[in-house]
Amino acid sequence: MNKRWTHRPEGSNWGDFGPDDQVGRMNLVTPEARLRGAKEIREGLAFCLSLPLDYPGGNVLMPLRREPVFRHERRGEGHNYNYEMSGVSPCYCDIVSDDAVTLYTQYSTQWDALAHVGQMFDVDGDGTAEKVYYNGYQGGRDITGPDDGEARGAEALGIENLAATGVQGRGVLVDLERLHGRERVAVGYDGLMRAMEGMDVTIEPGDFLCLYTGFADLILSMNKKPDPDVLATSCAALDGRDDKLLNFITDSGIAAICADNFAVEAYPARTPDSERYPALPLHNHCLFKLGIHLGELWYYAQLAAWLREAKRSAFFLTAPPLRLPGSVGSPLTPIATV
Ligand code: UVW
Repeated sequence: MNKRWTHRPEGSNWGDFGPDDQVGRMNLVTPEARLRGAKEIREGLAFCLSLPLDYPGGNVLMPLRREPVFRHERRGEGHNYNYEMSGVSPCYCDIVSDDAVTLYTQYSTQWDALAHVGQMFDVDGDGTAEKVYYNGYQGGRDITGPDDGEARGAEALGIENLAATGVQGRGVLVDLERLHGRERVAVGYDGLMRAMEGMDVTIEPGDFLCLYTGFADLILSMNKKPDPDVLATSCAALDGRDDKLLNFITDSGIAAICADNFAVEAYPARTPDSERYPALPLHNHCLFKLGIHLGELWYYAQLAAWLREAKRSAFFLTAPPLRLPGSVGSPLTPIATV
């Protein structure tokens, strides 16, 4: 019997990577999977896959997430910024600057940690649902916030676990923008297969599935004044209510999904027939059931244009989050090398 759960959610892989596993499908990023990725380096060109981290600008995309705010420590009469450190001669006096920043970990280009989304679920079969996350780690015990008495953060499933894996492997870009332009479409299994037709690679276990929709390009073009109505009605997003798509995610063995849009999946999602359902079905399937990390608001414009021209879809991806213990997400600067 597992010490954290007696019942695992239907369709989940809890326990398959060990009773205390905290990185889920990143376990499939084996040395062989990394070498497969490294074989995609043929030209030596690198692409930055991050938005500037002060985009989208404002907080209309997500009211609870705000722009970075810098501050500076006082030093002497002024601040430790453009500070003249005494030198032997005034002509050679050093000038130093330090800064500190309040950074919402999921404001811009980001990883969701496995501690980001869980579900009320009866893990011990006693008839009462608990707040649980991937592999049975519990809210209020392993992941604690200000309403849990003592806020110790994500002592399990925090983003530092992903960072410690190194996060390198083969990225495969599925170009939804080429098919749909800026049209708002929910892409299920059939749509994803259509977008993958003619691609020069198949997706293999341990690959990173990267989705280019044009959403981050649109954000960038809005120059830090995002138009919420345009953003809510633009670009492709995955249809998290499509069971065939969820089955594909399970069966494919992909390590992570990294999209350039707001939440990877269409949000709000379609209302299903059943009475009880998760609001974020793809987050539920990936973060909660399978331990698949989600990347959001990545920036693919230049990489996608280059891959189109070169008639390629795969690249070597380097994408570690900050090794920030206890965080439920992290900004990052992913790099594609081709
Ligand atoms: C939503 O909250 C909709 O998505 P995420 O937190 O993963 O950005």
